[in-house]
Amino acid sequence: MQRANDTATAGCIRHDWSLPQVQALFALPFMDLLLRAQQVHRAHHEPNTVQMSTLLSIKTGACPEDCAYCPQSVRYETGLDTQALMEVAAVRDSAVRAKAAGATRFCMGAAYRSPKHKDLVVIAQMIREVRALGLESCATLGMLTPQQAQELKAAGLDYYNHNLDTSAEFYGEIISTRTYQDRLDTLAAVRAAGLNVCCGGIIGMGETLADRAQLLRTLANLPAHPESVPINQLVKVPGTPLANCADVDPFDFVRTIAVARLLMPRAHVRLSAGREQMSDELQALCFLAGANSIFYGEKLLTTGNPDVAADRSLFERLGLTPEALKDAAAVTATAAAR
Ligand code: SAM
Ligand code: DTB
Ligand code: SF4
Repeated sequence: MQRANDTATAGCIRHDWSLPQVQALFALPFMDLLLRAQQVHRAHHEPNTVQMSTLLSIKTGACPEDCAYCPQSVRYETGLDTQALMEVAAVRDSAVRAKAAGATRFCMGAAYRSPKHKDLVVIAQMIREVRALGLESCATLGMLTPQQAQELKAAGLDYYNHNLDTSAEFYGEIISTRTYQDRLDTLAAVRAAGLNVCCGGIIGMGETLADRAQLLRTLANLPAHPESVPINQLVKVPGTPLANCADVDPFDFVRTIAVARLLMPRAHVRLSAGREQMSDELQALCFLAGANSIFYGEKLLTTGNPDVAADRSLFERLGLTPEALKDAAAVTATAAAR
């Protein structure tokens, strides 16, 4: 294994990480890793500032894919109420509430393998409505063709979320209905369309430390780093094959955030699913390790998230401030909508 000192030039934007180099970062003493991550964080981001995204499931359940972690797969008995694609007006109402609560980005998730044309037309309208409110828009709709990615871009979409989830090596244990290469192809289509890329993974599915290192290495070695990197802790949903996975060592979760911060210095690293199961102290360590984005609001897609009051209190106790919108066009739209 290589020495981390030789390899981790603080804050360099690199796309040529080797596995031993990334593993050397994971192997650093915890305090050294966190110090380094916080230094890189402060070189590239406003300290004590956290971006806030709100999620809405616009089409829920009955998904044909077999992702072993997911309560929305048709293959597992999770007791989930399925819901067809929502009406545009209801999505708009939800976005209005998210904005009033303080979110700056509204993320629409759909349980699709890939979206159908007629649904994409409706979703394009949802995106226009969200943008008109002065919110950034994000969608996660499964696999996209280059043409579909362009259509979403034309509707004004800002971000597309499509996760690699884990390493290429472990991936086959989790999903059989589409390949790792399918995911990389969608990411390439999203990038080619000029959309911001939101791409990360899940920790706690039974993967090894090497798998975590490979996931982050694959993300960092993409031709351009994702603008947003969600690190989810598995939400263990009864009825899914991963319902009884062992708990993640919280320090290992923090390490994953820190290494993501070191490998992708400019990205927003999102402390994503799993916050409801975390203590305030653990979340604080994740922010110290370089996390600077969260999902904000009572619900993720189908599972719970800390409520708004709890997050406001946490931010106040830690001296954290929500990140303001930087995009001038969005700010103008915000003003116009008032
Ligand atoms: N169907 C689309 C897809 O798979 O790309 C979009 C929605 S899907 C629910 C988005 C992401 O949520 C997944 O890639 C996965 O990383 C994350 N996710 C789903 N279930 C999860 C769980 N139980 N715990 C943590 N993350 C989860
Ligand atoms: C991501 O990485 N995490 C979000 C978002 N992208 C779409 C989803 C988390 C889902 C957690 C399980 C649920 O609520 O269904
Ligand atoms: Fe379907 Fe997405 Fe869930 Fe996989 S993660 S089962 S594709 S909704």
